[in-house]
Parts: sequence; C-alpha cells; structure tokens
Amino acid sequence: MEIRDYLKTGKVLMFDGAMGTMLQRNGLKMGENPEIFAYKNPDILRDIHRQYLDAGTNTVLTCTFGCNELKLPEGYTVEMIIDNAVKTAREAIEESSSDKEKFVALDIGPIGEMLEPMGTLSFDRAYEIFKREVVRGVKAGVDVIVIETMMDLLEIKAAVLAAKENSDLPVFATMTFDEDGRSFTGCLPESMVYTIGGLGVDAIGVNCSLGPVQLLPIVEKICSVAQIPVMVQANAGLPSMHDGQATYDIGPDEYWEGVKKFIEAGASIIGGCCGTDPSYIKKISDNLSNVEIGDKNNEYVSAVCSPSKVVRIDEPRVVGERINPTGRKAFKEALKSGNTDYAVRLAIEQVNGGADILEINTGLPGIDERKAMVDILKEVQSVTDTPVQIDSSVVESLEAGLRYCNGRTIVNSVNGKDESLEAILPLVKKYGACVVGLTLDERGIPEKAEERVEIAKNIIKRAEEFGIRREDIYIDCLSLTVSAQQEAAYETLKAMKEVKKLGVHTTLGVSNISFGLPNRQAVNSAFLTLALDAGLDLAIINPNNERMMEAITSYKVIRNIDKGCTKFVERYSDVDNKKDVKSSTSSSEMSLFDLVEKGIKDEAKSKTIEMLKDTDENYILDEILIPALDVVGKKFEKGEIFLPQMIQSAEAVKASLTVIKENLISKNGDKKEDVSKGKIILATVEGDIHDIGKNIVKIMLENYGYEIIDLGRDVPVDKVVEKAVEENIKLVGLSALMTTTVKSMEETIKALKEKMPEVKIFVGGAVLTEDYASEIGADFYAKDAKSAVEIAKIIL
Ligand code: B1M
Repeated sequence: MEIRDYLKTGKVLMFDGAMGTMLQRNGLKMGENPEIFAYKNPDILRDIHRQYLDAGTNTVLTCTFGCNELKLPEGYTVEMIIDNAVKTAREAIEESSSDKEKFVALDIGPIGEMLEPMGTLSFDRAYEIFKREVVRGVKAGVDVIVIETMMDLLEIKAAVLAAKENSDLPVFATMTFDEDGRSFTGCLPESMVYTIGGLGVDAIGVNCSLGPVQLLPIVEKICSVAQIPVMVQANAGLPSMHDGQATYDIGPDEYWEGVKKFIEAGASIIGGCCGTDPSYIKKISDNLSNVEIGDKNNEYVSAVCSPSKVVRIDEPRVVGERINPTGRKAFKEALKSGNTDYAVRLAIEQVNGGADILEINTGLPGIDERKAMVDILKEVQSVTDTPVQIDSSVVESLEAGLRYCNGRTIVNSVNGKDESLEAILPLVKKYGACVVGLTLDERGIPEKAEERVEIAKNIIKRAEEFGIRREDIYIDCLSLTVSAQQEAAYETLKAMKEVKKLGVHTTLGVSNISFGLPNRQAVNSAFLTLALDAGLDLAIINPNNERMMEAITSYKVIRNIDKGCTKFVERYSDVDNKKDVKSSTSSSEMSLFDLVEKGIKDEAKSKTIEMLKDTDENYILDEILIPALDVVGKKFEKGEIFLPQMIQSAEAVKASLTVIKENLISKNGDKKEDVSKGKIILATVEGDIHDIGKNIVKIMLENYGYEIIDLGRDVPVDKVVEKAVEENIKLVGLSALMTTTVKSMEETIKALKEKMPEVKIFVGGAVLTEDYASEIGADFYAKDAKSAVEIAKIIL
C-alpha cells in the first residue's frame, strides 16, 4: 500500500520515537555525530528500527536528520549516509515480525545555519542543500519525505519546495514551537499551516518542542486550520539535565494520555520525539483501537500571512496600495537606483495608517523587475509582519515574489484571457497563494455587470480546475472613471453583488473612480462605502488617507463588524491629536530614534549625517542609538517584535556608526599622532554574535590613538589566546551581551591568564557588573566606551 492510500484508511499512521535517545543507550557519546555513529554501526541502527517496528511503528525515519553538506564532517557525503540509512531501515523492515503496513521515511532536519535576513544563508543555497538530500533519498528508494523540527518558515519552505520539485513522493512537514505558541523565530502554527499546507504537502504538524500536555494547545491550533492530515511527535515531557544528559519527565502511560488528546483533536499521524523509546510507541500502538481520530471539522477561511501574523479575510480588509511606481516619481527613481529604503518607508507608513496587507508592485520599464520584486519583498518583510500582495504583469516577477515570500501572499492578478489564466494559475496553485481575478478579457472591460460576472465565472471555473479553492479567489469588478462613464460605477457595484453570491471574495482598487473630478476624496470615500455594502472584502486604498480609513472604520461600526466599536474608539478617541500622530510617522520626518527602532538603514545613515552637523557623536550614541536598541530589546523580550526586526534595527545602528566613525576620522585627521599609543585586542566572546557595543569601543579607542586588533565576534578562546601571545599584547578587551555567554568570557579570561599572567583584561557588555567582572577574573570593568578609553590610558 502507498502511504497516501494509508492516510485515506481512517487509521492512525504510527511513526517511531526518538533516535538520539536510543543511540545514546547504545554507545553514542555526548557531542558525537549521530549520523556518523549510525553509519559506522549499522547493526545498532537496524536493531533500533526493528525495536520500533515491533513496538507498532508503521513508518521508520532514516537516521539522516543532520545529514546535510554543511553539517557532515569531512570524509562523509550526504549520498553515503543516506544510502546506508535507507538500506538499514529496509533491512529492519525485512527483519521485523510486525504485520503492520511499513514505510521508510527520509528524515530531513534543519540545516543548522540561519537563512537571510537572520543569518547569511540564502534561500537558493538552502534549497540546493535540501535538494541534494531529496534527490538521494528518492534514488535510495524511500516512501515518504519528512521535513521536521524546523524553526524558520522560510527554511521549511525551501525544504518543501526542494522536495516537491525534485520528487513525486508524499511530503510531511513539521515545525517546533515554544510554550509561547511560536517557533524560535516567531512563526505561528497557523502561519505554518497556511504557508506550507498551501505548497501541497500531504501532512503538516509539530514535533519535538514540548511534552504532550504543553503541546496540546498548539496541536489544537494546527487542527483548527489544517485541511490535510496532522502529524504530531511530542517529547516525553520536559527535559532536565543529569550528568550532562537530558532526561524527560513522563513515562509511556502519561504520554499515551496526551497522545489520545492529539488524536481526539484530529491528529492522524503520531510518533514520539526526544526522550521517547519503543515502550512509548508500544503503549500507543496497543491502545489505538480505543480512540477515534477526531473530526477536525474546521471551516476553511481564506487568509494571508507572514510568519508572525495571519490576516483572515472574514471582514473587509485594507490593502495598502502605495508601493507602486505608477504616478510616483520618487519611487521610480528609487527603483532605478536599487534603493529599497523608499519602499520600506512606504510600508511602515501604511502599516501605521492601518493597512492589513501591503501590495508590492515594482512594475517599471527598463529595470530588472524580478530583482526589484525580490529585494523589496525581502526588505519590507524584514521590517513589518504585515502580509503582502504581489502585483506585476511580468510572470517571472510574480513567480519570484511567490517563491521568496515569507508567508502566504495574494497574486494580483489574472484576467479572463486564456493566456493570463494559463500562465498564472499554475503558479498560484504551486505556491499555495490566493489570486485576484480581473473581470476583463480579450474584449476589454465589459460595460454591463452581467458580462463581468460571466468573466468572473470563467476565472473561477479555470482556477478550480487547477485546484485553487473558491474562497481564495478575489474577484475585482474594476472601477472605471465616473466622470467619463457615469453609469459605470453602478455596474461595478452591481457586478460585485452578483459575484459575491458565487462564494468567492471580492477586491477593488477604489480611487480610479474619481479621476478628473475635484475633491476626489469625497467621491472615493462615498464609493468605498457603497462598495463595502455591495460586498467588498479587500479594499485597495491609501491607508494614509484618513477619509478612506474613516469610511472603512465607520462601515465596520455600522455593520456590527467592529464589536463594541472597540477599534473605532481606539483609532479616534484622540481625534484632535490624530494629525500629529500621522505626520510624525512620515519617515522623512522620523527621528533617528524611530528610524533605528523601525530598522530603516539608509535613512538612519542620512539622518546621522544631517545630525552630525550640529550634534556631538557621544550624544547620538548615548542618547539615541543605545536607548533605541534598548527599546528594541525590550520589545523583543516581550514578543512584540521578532528576530528579523531586531536584526534590521541592528543594521540601522551599524549604518549610523559608519558615519560617526568617518566623522571622527575626518575631525581628528590632522590631530592624529603617527605613533600608536599601544595595541589592544578586542573580541566578542565565543557563542555571542553581538558586536555593536564592541565596535563602538573600537571606534573610541582608535580615536584616542590606540591600535586595535579586532578579532570580531563569536571568537573561540584559543584564538584570543594565540593572538595575544603572537602580538605580545598587554591589554585585551572582551565583550559579552548574554547571560549564557558570560561563561565563555570567564573561560577566555582563565585561558589568557594561564598563558600570559601579566596580561590585563577589561570586560564590558550589558549583562556585566563591576562585581561580576571581578568574580570572573577580569582586571577592569568598562561600563561604556569612555571607561574603556580610561582603562587603556592607565595600562598603556
Ligand atoms: Co540580541 N539579545 N540576541 N541581538 N540583542 C539582547 C542582548 C537581549 C538582552 C535582548 C532581550 O531579550 N531583551 C537578549 C539577551 C538576553 C540575556 O541573555 N540576558 C538577546 C538575545 C536573547 C539574542 C538571541 C539569542 C535572540 C535569538 O536568536 N532568539 C540572539 C543571540 C545570538 C548569539 O549571540 N548567539 C540575538 C541576536 C541579536 C541580533 C543579531 C539580532 C542583534 C545583534 C547584532 C549585532 O550586534 N551585530 C541583537 C541586538 C541588536 C540586541 C539588543 C537589542 C541590542 C544590543 C546592542 O547592540 N546594544 C539587545 C538588547 C539590549 O541590550 N538592549 C539584545 C547597544 C550596544 C551599544 O550596547 O552592547 O551593551 P552594549 O554596549 C555598551 C556597553 O555595554 C559597553 O559599551 C557599549 C557602549 O556603551 N560595552 C563594552 C559592551 N561591550 C563592551 C566591551 C568593552 C567595553 C565596553 O570592552 C571590551
């Protein structure tokens, strides 16, 4: 039986339990590579698989979780590990006495490096790494591909695309979530389902993360939106460390109680993760007949999302129209020069104005539109969690947008022409997006509503033939210029009412209606209200136009959508100050503080240049840049922003620092002494990648004439010691920003003092205090860059 057929039988598909736990019991040492250990010990691996199969497992995961070209040590290839792992799993199936259906699953885990913008790995490179695993897995003859323990939505997307584009095998995909209900990078379970479920995987779910009790709310969330089978592999409770090994706090009986609840919630693929072993799997298998897979019974609601925000189209939503070069000279210039900050600024302004979704249109003759789409998409998604809609007449540009979008998007647009439908609908389906359908075809825009409805019906029919759900189609009945064709506005509204009855959603670019008229906003807002009443779901408008926003927010009050008028009151309770709030959000007038907080790099740089004309560098550093990062840090801690936004803020500070540094150099150029006052090594300690503070210290020390050997960040203990010995250094400065990395600061100090008892060490970083610094053996504590200079003066 094929695994896809098994999923239709209504029976639970059983996976195995933890591999690491079992390998450790059989001799795997702490820190040893499990894939290599298993490769060298196929008998042990076969026996573990067989134990799981005999306990009731249907599907064994190959021992290939960390088998990617970046993680494997020299001398081992992805191909040899996968071939051996699949062969051993097959042999175990042969040996097993179980009479259940049995399958081999290629296990693909995270690469182990962060993708851009959180790390340096590109999406395309990640795709290639996963592709190599998939291609070999297919060749080795696996039955299913399981992509698991993912934390980053973009990484799991790269893996799933690699699997789908290079094999016909079923694909199951799971992520891990923390107790706050988000993945490590801030992804929501619902975003995972909408984005990855849309890519055509056969099952979606969660593994690892937590024990069954803590995992239940997450499983329930997944089941509440998933339209495909749900897979769950929980840990055996929560971990604690004993003798350097993690042990988990619940046994098979309690584990089964939790698993039962997963199945009742609708999960139909079950296994175990960290801490589980064959006794857990046996307990589940023996009891499966006592429980029925619950009906997920969830009604499909069309939605778009970013990793950390889902926007359901269950009430009228605002699509911000301004990232579009049409009629915007400054944006055209920005596109030509490759400046993405302009679009980022428009994005932030529109989000502040109340956009639920941001449209991105980079259509401009003479530029590389595909590249512009990708660059702007990446930058916009780094600074805001508002989902996006992509708009282009160039198919390659749309495909690029679909591919690199972190989340689920809307494609604007197809029309009734065959050529358009055939080029775009397959892409919409492949990437699991929603689509705007324009009611025009070879004949142009029909005058009468009835004909527009006919075109809509054809678009719906064709989209459904490609497997696109009706709810994910947003029909645009097109607004024409009322001053030229006065009867046309009514036809649009009439068509919209009819189209709405077809079970699709509707969308409309509203402002066309008023071309050529004075006081356009009056007509626009009246038309918007009428359109909303005719069933408009997605209003493509300028959210920074208060009249339009007033129309939509008032409509939601009148139609009892904004329950208790909460959102209306929130927006307008301080209506007199509203103007001020609005103008302060225009980024050209934003303060440096706000630019850092929002992560707008180029403008942070220009603002710094402007400020340096009459502001002291120290003021900018101490009163603006550092406090802005403090606010960012607090928001991160509270879960109000996530890693990508924190990275953008750090980038904005770095941009500002380059200017400050250049300014100091040019100011001191003529004063600069030819002879260095002495050499100092600076490093951020191992495990810590925070280097802004260290870089400020470097700038200051250089400014005072010291020669700095900057070893960078995440610097291993040995490297610091080697360099200090090689250069016969008298003074070393170490930075650490996290409670977890103060330990490696202590180790670095210890190693330095052992090799060079006479060396002096100063330390700094937000987690340190004077007392703590001396406790870990440092000679000096530098609270800030100025103190670092004072210390250098004393020692050198
Ligand atoms: Co991260 N981060 N971060 N982060 N980050 C903190 C430090 C955090 C406090 C945020 C929070 O949760 N509130 C928290 C640590 C919690 C803790 O352990 N107590 C944290 C975390 C958890 C993380 C990650 C684990 C997040 C994640 O991945 N889930 C991850 C860590 C990765 C790693 O290191 N392995 C991470 C990543 C990042 C970014 C990459 C996004 C980015 C760093 C970019 C970069 O540095 N290139 C970043 C940022 C920007 C921050 C915050 C917001 C700002 C840090 C900063 O640059 N401050 C920070 C929150 C905060 O501190 N408000 C936070 C400005 C800088 C000038 O101050 O470094 O203190 P500071 O330097 C001062 C003084 O301390 C002193 O002088 C400087 C000037 O006055 N000083 C020295 C510092 N070093 C010195 C050395 C000296 C002398 C003086 O002599 C050698």
